[in-house]
Amino acid sequence: MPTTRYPWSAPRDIAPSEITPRAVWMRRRELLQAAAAAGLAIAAPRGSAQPADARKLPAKSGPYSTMEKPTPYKLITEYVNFYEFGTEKDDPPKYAPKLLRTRPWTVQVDGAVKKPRAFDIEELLKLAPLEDRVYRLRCVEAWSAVVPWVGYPLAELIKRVEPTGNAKFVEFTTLADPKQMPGLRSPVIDWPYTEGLRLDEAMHPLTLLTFGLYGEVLPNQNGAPVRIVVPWKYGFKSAKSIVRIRFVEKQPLNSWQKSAPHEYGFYSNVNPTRDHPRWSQATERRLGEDGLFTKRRPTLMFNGYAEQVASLYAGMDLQKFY
Ligand SMILES: Nc1nc2c(c(=O)[nH]1)N[C@H]1C(S)=C(S)[C@@H](COP(=O)(O)O)O[C@H]1N2
Ligand SMILES: [Mo]
Repeated sequence: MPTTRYPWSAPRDIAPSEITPRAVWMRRRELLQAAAAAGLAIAAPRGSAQPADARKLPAKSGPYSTMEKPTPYKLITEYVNFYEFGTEKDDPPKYAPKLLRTRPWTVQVDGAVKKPRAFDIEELLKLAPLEDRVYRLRCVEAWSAVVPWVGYPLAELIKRVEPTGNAKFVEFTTLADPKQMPGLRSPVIDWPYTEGLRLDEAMHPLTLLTFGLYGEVLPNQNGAPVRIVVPWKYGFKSAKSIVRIRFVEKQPLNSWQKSAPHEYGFYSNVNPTRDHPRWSQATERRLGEDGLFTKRRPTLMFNGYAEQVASLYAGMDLQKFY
């Protein structure tokens, strides 16, 4: 497992003009929270009695954060893929806040582990110190965002259940309740949405068990109450609203691979040199940069995290294992 840490450094390929000194970011967190609160005031459903403070998630600064400018809260929460609530970008923000019940919530952790058990969400939140981690997110649809997540490494949870020697892969299953999720009526994918990682990918310190963004609990449409974030892979690997984490010996089939195996592989590492069969993956549109003459950004190998994760794939043909 790579142990080199690059606290607060941007991946090397980021232009110096995009780099913000650490002190500026530290102050920025407060601004981010203020901006989020303002966004929430507008977006909050009428009659929601929850005080704004109940949404705050105190966290320490985490390593690996990019210094790129975070994408505005409004865009992150209003331009969303969460097919359980519909396939249009504005379906999840329309339906998830009202329909998804995030309490009570339990995550079953089982399979090839010595200590299988269910975790209540409140316990899961307190299992390890929460960190602010600003990561890039690259959707397979060739748009990207910079998201200030709040969470802790998934490895913290994995250590506690003690995987056995048979645990080679991890499978994530997300909630599939037709009463809460109108999108389940359409068979776009074989519900429930499942995703998988190799055990070493799941244990990598970049892989985040995520509870919040912009210093506050996750809006439902972004995968409340708990989701995975794997920043060097296409966004669909980051399963939302998970209810089960299972350790298995054989590589699990993920939902997108099941529905279109020639388009989506198991690994789905961000790779500008391997095009999607229907479009190029060489460049991306950053959310919020939509001017008529705004240049698309070049997509970076492993979404800019090559220094941290390339060694996981040493010797593998990444054209074949896409
Ligand atoms: N359960 C579930 N998780 C999901 C999806 C989904 O449809 N259902 N969409 C994925 C895709 S395609 C992307 S790009 C990211 C988007 O995360 P965000 O909207 O919170 O940025 O969530 C991923 N996780
Ligand atoms: Mo995506």
